[in-house]
Amino acid sequence: MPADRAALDAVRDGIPCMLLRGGTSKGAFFLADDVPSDPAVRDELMLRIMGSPDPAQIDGIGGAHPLTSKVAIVSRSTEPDIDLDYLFLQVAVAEPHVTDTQTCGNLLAAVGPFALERGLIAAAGPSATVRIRLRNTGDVATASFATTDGRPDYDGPAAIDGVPGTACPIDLQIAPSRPLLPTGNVVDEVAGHRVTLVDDGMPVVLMDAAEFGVDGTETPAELEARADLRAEIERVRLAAGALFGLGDVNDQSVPKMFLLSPPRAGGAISTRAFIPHRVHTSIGVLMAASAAAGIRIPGAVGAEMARLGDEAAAGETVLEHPSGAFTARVSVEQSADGVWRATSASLRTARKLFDGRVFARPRL
Ligand code: NQM
Repeated sequence: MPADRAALDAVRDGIPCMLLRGGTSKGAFFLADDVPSDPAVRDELMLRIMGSPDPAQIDGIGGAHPLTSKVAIVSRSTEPDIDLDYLFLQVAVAEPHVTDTQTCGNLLAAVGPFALERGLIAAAGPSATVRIRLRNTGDVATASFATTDGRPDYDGPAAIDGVPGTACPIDLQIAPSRPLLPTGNVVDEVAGHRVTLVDDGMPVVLMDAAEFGVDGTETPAELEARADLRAEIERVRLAAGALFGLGDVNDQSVPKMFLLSPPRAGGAISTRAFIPHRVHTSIGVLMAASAAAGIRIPGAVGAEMARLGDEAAAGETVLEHPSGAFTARVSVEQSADGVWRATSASLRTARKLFDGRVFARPRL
């Protein structure tokens, strides 16, 4: 569709959009055919749909937090053995920025159900398993979820911390092919701090909370109130971004920054994650996979303070976070050439919240 035509239609007639919760995030889901194909036109439209830039996103459907200002664009894949393509867009809340440099494992949980709702895939039995290409990173994920009469099930017994009640479980698996340690080092000195750079689906920086004068039990609001801490972490992030090969990450939402401390509630480790400027109210799926994989590498930041108990044998790593805990099932392996690689699996839930047409603001 011509770009100007699509933009006009989006104001007057709206465009088809489904709002879904995926894990502990919430996002606007679109079919790729319903949004402009030109990335610049598409991104400008997404800002107008979400109501950015505005801290309240009052004139759009964004939820005034990065975790609720997310977009997923889904289409059928043309690749053999892949069912769906999933492009994730992080729409900044208070700035006029949209970035596709990260993916989102929480919204990933809702991609299969959305595709089934829209007829991109079919489900014949009691469950569906779909292979999804994560367009942002190139990784492939496998998602399995229950279905009834060819429709996704939403009601079920699975509880995840950060979401009230229970819902139908969705199993996610992902195995990035790139090395787990992008610099090849278990520890790097970055902006005067000892850190570990890890990527098991999401580039993250592991930092010792004590080194930053943080206890590790603070609430997100307490951490966000500390301008000195935020500035110090941002210094590390900008330098680490270059080491990840991400270039200038000033306007990017990666890498994610983890403050790690010893566990307090029976888990393996306690986490507080800057994503990268707000503090996550729980934890991202692939962020958790990366942190869990990192602390399993001897010598990595966090490895010494981690208590990997009996569940570690089964590959389970319980990451404590501000609203509970997240169990990441990860396995890490070092090949003969010394390169570490990892696979991960996690349990999420998702729910359809609204289906209809969304109407964009006429202009930014
Ligand atoms: O790491 C937060 C989330 C995420 C990312 C963020 C995520 C992941 O909780 O896989 O899901 O994007 O900062 O949705």
